[in-house]
Amino acid sequence: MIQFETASRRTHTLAEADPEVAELVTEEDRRQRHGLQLIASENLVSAAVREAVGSVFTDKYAEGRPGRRYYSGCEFADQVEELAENRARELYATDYHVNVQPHSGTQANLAVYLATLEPGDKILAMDLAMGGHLSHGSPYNASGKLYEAHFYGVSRDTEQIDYDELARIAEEVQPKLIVSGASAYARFIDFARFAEIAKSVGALLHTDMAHIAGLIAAGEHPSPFGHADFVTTTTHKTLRGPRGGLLFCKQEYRKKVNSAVFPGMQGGPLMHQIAGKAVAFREAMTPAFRAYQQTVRKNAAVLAEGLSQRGFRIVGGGTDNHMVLVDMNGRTTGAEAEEALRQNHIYVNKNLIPFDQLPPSKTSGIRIGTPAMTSRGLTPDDFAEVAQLMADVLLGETTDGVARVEAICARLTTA
Ligand code: DSN
Repeated sequence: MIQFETASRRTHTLAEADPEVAELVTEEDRRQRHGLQLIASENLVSAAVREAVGSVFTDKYAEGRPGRRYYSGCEFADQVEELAENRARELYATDYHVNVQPHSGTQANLAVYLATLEPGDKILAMDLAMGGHLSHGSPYNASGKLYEAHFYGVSRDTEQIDYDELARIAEEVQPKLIVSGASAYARFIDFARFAEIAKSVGALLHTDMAHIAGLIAAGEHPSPFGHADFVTTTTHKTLRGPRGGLLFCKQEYRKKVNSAVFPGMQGGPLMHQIAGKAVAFREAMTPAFRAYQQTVRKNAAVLAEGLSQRGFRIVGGGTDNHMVLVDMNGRTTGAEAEEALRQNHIYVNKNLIPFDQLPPSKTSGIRIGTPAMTSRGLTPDDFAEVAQLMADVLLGETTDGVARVEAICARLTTA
């Protein structure tokens, strides 16, 4: 066993210090490089983000806010957190207050609820089974245990949000807070309409933009800023930062939100993650990031078109963002499709589709996303090939799926 070594006095590699963990890191790296990562909520961070996340900030306690900490020695933590905050506001061209401390999107959502609701208050959010998220009132999550959750969904005909029906439910329920945002919804979300509906019933509006945060930053999806009272997101999906959360609010909620995050919801902020967020926000303000987000959307559109041509039904009639929801049409369950693709080194997740008759462990659909493979350099032409490859696997029409995946990965510059 190698004695404890600090980074600055390091003479041994991870492989020497801890061969078991080193081996798992190597295996995961190999899995990622030699597969098609098409999970809609995943992406790849830059080397700069990873370096910041692996920095000495991991060692620092900084409970409190910049300039008002409960620990000494926070002068550089203060600066990095302020940098992250300023960049986050600049990225979304907003004068909202921002808190970069939430450890995750769920923590950010729970902080909004804690800041605005009393236990038992009513919230209205998208049904998990229709594309919502666990932290939007699911009975398995604190949001559904602490608050009275009501749900809206999508229309049976279009599989898109029915705003008239949403308005009707809001009128009937009289929620204190309406949540807009989804984790399995491929069409644009009309935040202006959400705001109108919230206003008409005197509810606050919260947007969870986790999946589409990068698209919004790049102007590739309508923005919730100016419409929602609270905007939360994760930082690691289309936004392409380190794993974590982010919370914006109108200035009038600043104090309540800050104390809901700390001490309400969390202890010390993860300063290494915050350093990584600051780097990612800077990257997201570049023309290259905007071009990347345009390609993410084009790639999703090409993928949907290719799968549709092979007979797969695209839920919602298409895609406006980075994801494609596919109905397996009873050929297989979503779980079986996920496994067939995984055996060919193609990674997606099984997903409920609207009005699904199967349980979440099986599902009738799969969710596919383009952010990670677009980060690795796949173009629309490549995605046309990926669509055919996936269809071949799903229809049992290929025996060399692994080799075809390998050939795609081999030509990527970042492979
Ligand atoms: N469940 C994650 C997703 O994949 O969308 C978000 O928490």
